[in-house]
Amino acid sequence: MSRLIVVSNRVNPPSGKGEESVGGLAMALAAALREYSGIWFGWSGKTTPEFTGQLNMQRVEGVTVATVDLEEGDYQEYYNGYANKTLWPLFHYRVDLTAYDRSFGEGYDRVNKRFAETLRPLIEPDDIIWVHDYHLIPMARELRRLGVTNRIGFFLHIPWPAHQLVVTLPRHRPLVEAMFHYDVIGFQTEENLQAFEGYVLNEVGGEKTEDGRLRAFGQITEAGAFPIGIDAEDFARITKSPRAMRVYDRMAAHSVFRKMVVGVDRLDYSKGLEERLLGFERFLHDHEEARREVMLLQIAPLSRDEVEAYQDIRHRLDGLIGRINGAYAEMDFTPIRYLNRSYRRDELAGVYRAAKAALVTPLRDGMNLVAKEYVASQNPEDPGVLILSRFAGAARQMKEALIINPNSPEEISDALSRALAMDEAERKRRWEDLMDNVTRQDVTAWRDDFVAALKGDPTVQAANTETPDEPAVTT
Ligand code: ADQ
Repeated sequence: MSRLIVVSNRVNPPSGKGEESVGGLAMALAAALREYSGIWFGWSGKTTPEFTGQLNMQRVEGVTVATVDLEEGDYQEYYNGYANKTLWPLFHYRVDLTAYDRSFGEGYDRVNKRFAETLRPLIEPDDIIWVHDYHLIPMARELRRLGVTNRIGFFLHIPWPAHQLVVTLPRHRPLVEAMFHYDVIGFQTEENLQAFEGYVLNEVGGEKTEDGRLRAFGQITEAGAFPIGIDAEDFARITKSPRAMRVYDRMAAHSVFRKMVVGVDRLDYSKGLEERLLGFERFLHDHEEARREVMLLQIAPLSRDEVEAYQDIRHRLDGLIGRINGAYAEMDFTPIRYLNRSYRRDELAGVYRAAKAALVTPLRDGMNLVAKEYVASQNPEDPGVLILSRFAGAARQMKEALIINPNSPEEISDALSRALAMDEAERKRRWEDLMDNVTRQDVTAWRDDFVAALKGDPTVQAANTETPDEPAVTT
């Protein structure tokens, strides 16, 4: 059987000790790697004054982990630079925040080349290679230059934006050309896939082959939609764990969650946190009767805080939360509780279960796993209501959520009011449908479908139960 090599910017396999704090994605990839006696390769998270290419190899819970340190300058240009100041904002439709420095692009290419050179000696002829996310788009090109002919696949976790946005990148063409060195390219949604195809067909004169693949730059690749999921079964299990129950009970004891609404996001400008708070403020303004009843618990651990745009959004949120609490708090009641820290998955599960509604309001999001985790944590007898942005990839599958436009404080306010008043029968009906989707399209299905496509298994097509119509605005 061929081995699987997973390549991602950061490598975080479960240690076996604190498994409850590792994300479902890491667990699923680690499980696949164990099954295929594979290797997980990427950046160690450390920097050195000069790049040495020294591989650190470890065995972690049955998975071979291979990491390499980055040079400080590479870290600035590749990670803080091209990945997080160029591709991330642009692919989330924030042209205003996108930096187009040439040095960032050079650092990005250099690191991809260095990663490929470091990985090269580990690759055996039958291995299949699966590269993850926007940090590593040119990996296959660099590996091919080194003579690697193995099957190589790529999965983009973030959106692929509209054609007009892609072309604002000074070097958009070589970036897309690099993608044609992959055998399979996976996107989160049909919409992203279509945007990619649109670029290829209209910008660089590419075409579709008879069997539905894409031909451009003298190469052929297979592009598909592979919506990612969570480990729903495991999430439902940890929801009943002692630690999750303790968190749930603690909130129950304080009665703070009689009408608790929850938000859980990395502190990122793409997540629509300001818009969510403005929506909540509107709700408090319009619903005097709810003012002492409804509380928003917003958990937002700091992320990429060396990047200025992240410091800016953090300051704006601090100010906004201060203003709303200042206006609407009582001596014994604070409407917004705001926490900039991480929690274990089992603790999050307890919080999700205690919340009557979740606000998941990104302005753009590849998928959004929090929406799925919230659903998987609910009590089937008394489930809460998911309020979900139409701009999250998850909205394409989770149509029984209350779908909103996060740019409208009124829509957020109306959806909150509707969610908190929703009768049990409707909540159950909606939840059952959502849970069915979360369970069927889980992380294992995602992984297996992608790996099957990468292995060239003709019987398996990209899994996609998404229906082509636009998500309805239900509030
Ligand atoms: P992210 O942008 O990180 O992922 P998301 O899909 O919501 O967004 O995943 C966040 C994960 O972090 C969730 O599993 C959540 O539980 C966890 N998390 C958030 N806050 C936390 C906290 N305070 N403590 C502990 N854990 C916390 C990118 C893309 C998404 C895509 C995923 C997977 O941007 O669109 O869904 O990859 O492909």
